[in-house]
Amino acid sequence: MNDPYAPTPADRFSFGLWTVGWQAQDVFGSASRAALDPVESVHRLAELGAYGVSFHDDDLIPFGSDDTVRDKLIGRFREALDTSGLVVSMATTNLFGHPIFKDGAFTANDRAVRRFALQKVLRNIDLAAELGAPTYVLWGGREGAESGAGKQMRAALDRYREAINALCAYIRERGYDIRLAIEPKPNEPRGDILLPTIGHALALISTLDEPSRVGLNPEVGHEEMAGLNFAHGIAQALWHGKLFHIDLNGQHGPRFDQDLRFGAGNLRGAFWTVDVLENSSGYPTAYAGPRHFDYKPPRTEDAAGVWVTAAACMRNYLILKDKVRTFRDDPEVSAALATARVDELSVPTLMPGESLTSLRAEEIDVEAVAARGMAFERLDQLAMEHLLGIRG
Ligand SMILES: [Mn+2]
Repeated sequence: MNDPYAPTPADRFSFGLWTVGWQAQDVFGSASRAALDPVESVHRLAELGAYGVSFHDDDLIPFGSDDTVRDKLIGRFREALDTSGLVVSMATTNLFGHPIFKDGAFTANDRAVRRFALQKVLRNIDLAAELGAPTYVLWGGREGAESGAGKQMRAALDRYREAINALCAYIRERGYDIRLAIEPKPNEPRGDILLPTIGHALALISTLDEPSRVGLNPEVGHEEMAGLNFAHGIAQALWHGKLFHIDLNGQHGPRFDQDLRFGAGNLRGAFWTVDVLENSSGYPTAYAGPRHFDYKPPRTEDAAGVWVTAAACMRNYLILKDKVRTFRDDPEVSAALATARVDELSVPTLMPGESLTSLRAEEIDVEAVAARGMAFERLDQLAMEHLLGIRG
């Protein structure tokens, strides 16, 4: 029987090598799973119906490997991509694992650390270009502080901008077809991280030398850790033409970074996230990137359980996509949207050429307008019923 929720490469699902490959070592315990060969991950993901993979330099080439080892590892990874048909949809740098980055990378107080961080990124951008990755993500997990006086914010932001400007210049000079995407996160591993939310990152981007080359890679859990509405966040990123990439996962509200599979945690949030992504054609720039998962299979799972979670991320996305479609196609929903005057918001408040003088002269029946109900609850209940599977 044809499974409507079976993913195919046309769905453009991709996974970080570090997700399925996570050995489940956490703050409180050692690894509960054996290391996974990136070559095996590529083949397994392709069998499950994925389209792409992403990687940190150190996921593929262990930190400190010599050139012979490096070339061999890249060679067999490339061969796995060729035989499986998977593409490299994104690449990034590990600027958080090694102790040298304990106080950050681009914003470390120690200048030697900042210079080493740039070297590390430049080298992996060359590899990203070689493997055809269109997007290069910058997640500054160690860019931050635990204390007040140890990090001068003004200087840290100057150095963050300096580093991103230098990377843009390098990519431009080399003629690489690569865009950068900043991934915000409020905290963890640092007590407080720089560029904690989508909004903070957008503001920094507007000050760059080449702002058009830099956008965002928002992650569901990271925004929800800050208590924010992820669907609203990516909608604003789209509105600015800055949603270059996305990290889908699950989170239960403001607490530690849970990295659950997509659909777990805040399920209603996931529904609206899929609604924004699948209906992004109304924005100045529609979302054109992969549906990328950045999650961690829980420590309780064995090797087989890892692939159950990977398949579930894709399946949950496709189920939600179907629910979003039936919601948007439902005539009762259309009527409820009209009752809630949702389309009226697209009408400018002032007509073209209308003067504020005529607006000020207008008689508005305040009591009558105030008395109108918005009927949002009816609309939301319809969404709930589609999500729960009793309509459509
Ligand atoms: Mn992420």
